Amino acid sequence: MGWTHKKRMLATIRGEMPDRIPYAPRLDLWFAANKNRGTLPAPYRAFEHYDQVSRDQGWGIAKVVLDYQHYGEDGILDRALGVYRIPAQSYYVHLPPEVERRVNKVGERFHLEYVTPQGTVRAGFVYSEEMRRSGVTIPWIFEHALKGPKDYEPLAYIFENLAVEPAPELFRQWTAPLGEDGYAVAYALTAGSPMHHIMKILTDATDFYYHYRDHGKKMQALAESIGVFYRRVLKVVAEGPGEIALVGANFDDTITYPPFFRDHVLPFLQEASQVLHARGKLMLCHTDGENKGLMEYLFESGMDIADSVCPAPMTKVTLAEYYGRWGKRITIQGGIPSNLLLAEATTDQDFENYLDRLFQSVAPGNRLILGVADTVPPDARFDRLRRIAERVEKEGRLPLEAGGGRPVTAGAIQEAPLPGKIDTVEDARFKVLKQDLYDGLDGEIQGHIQELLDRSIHPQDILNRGLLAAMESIGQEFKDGRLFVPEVLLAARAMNAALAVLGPHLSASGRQARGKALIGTVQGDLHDIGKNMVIIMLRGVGFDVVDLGINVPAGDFVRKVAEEKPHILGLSALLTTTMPQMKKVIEGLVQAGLREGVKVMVGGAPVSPTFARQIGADGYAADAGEAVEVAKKLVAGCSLLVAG
Ligand code: B1M
Repeated sequence: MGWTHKKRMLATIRGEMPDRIPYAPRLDLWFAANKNRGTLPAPYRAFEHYDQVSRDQGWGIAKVVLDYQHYGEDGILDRALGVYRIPAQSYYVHLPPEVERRVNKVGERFHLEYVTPQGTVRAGFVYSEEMRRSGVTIPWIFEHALKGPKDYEPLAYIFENLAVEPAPELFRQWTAPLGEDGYAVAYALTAGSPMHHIMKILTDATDFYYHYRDHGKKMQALAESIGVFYRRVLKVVAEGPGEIALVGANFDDTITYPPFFRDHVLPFLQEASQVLHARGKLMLCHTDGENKGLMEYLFESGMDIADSVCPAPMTKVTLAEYYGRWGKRITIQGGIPSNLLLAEATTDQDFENYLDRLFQSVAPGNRLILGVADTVPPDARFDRLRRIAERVEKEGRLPLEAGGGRPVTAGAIQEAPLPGKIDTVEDARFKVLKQDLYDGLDGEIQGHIQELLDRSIHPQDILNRGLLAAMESIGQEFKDGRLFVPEVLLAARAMNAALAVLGPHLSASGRQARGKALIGTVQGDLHDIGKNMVIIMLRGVGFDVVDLGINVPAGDFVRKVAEEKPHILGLSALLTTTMPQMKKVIEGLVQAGLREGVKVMVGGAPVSPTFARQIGADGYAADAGEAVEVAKKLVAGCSLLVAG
């Protein structure tokens, strides 16, 4: 058989045994960033599209990339609704005629108003030159459409009445140039379910959990309305020309935590896979996040391709575990974490060792389309991309004989934990307060604080032995994986409600915050979910925290430190490309003569204790629970927190 990339990849997806492992690294981010910086390798400077590089190198192409850069404003105007108009979709969405969309562009920011018969919703997004230059392919939502109870009905109206028109020709034109070089995926749905759509697109990720608690019925009704649109799309895509359809992206076991995933995402994924399979189509899910707690549910979802699987060391599940658990039925696309391509993150030796293990742990080797997950980073060593291709050519002949896929360890699948239980040896007077915090009862807790005050319990005791003690055990349980994000966020909100009642009764010293912290996400980085969690947790245990937001230039951090004189400066980064900004901030503090007066704490998924030490940070925390511990020690003057 004359194997082409396409034939090899499709055979892999069908579970057959092609001649060798297909190799198809995603080059979109790398290409866009280097093109804009003028740093593409010399032979590629004149290229207009990253597919040209893959072809030149003889690599396969997995076209799953959502690229909004080339289709004008119409393609992205409804980004804040999670509605796009791009050829990859094979369908075109029309707003209902009764809905008036008002667009106000201020600089690079789009402010939108959707005027519906049920009321008006406002939203906003930005897709700046700077974002485009750094290779970002997705506009960023700065104002979410769902902010309060009055937004539910207009949004439900919009989603129920969105018309979905088949656009097979657009899709065919988009995929035609691909030929035999790979596969193209029809972009069906951005989220794994209507409820996930609300979480991912319509609300701020942290606000979502509050809405979920406070307006559960309205949210469920909105999810049903979004479901009307989702099912229209599925029908059109299932009948359309694409052989593979993308349903859902950016699952993560912290955000879409296991019980939430089980109840609100899994059933829709299963339904979607049935609709697609009935028409002979395959379902692909973009599973680029931390999947440790979701392994089993994703296995049951009916997906055929797990796209952009990013294994350990960047996340907690190894490739062997993925292959052992999923590889019998699901094709794994990805498998090489992007950090492996970065000289500063991975030595040549570690890179080679990873590849050695890779070929040993995925025997017999089918059901794997090797790629870089999520995508090749801008500063990737191009020679390493070529080296992978070389080794695949030599060692990726199928079936592989060496090693053998290890089954996933039992620990890789987290069971839904029992709700938090309070420590029974604690002072009985505060039991109810603690339970209120565990249950996130922000209304009830205020009444209970008042009762304790009426019984002449000292306000300082209520704070220290009641509220703060409970928040600390909540932080610890989160750190240990026994509580999930929403429980912690709701507890923190209840804490703030409690402080509103208790605050005026505390003595001047009691009101004093535990310390002051400034926290922001560094320049070039728009990820804020983790940073916001750290802030909420710190506030919850009594820190005064100033949120500097996202994409904060080094100079702004320095200026704010001079103005606010905090005890701690917190820096968050989720991209390997933005981590160096942390060093820039520390250097800026030194130059401004401010370094001695402030402790610097760093964190974010790619940040490690080694990196923190290298750049001269004072503290590193792996998660929000640890951030509290580290912050307390930093304020107490303990400096050796970046252990070797
Ligand atoms: Co992005 N993304 N993303 N993304 N995204 C990652 C980070 C990525 C690892 C995915 C992957 O490759 N598997 C990858 C980065 C690769 C790398 O550089 N190493 C990536 C990429 C490539 C991108 C884009 C470039 C994609 C593109 O445009 N082509 C783009 C970049 C935009 C930009 O920032 N310029 C992008 C965009 C997005 C979305 C907008 C879609 C969305 C962000 C939404 C938002 O933040 N408002 C998103 C998401 C959701 C993710 C994943 C799936 C999840 C991140 C998350 O929120 N996790 C992520 C995959 C992953 O991380 N494995 C991924 C949950 C959160 C609670 O955890 O943020 O780690 P985390 O925070 C933890 C700890 O790290 C720690 O405590 C927190 C709570 O426990 N912590 C601190 C964090 N900050 C701290 C500070 C501290 C102390 C502790 O002290 C101050």
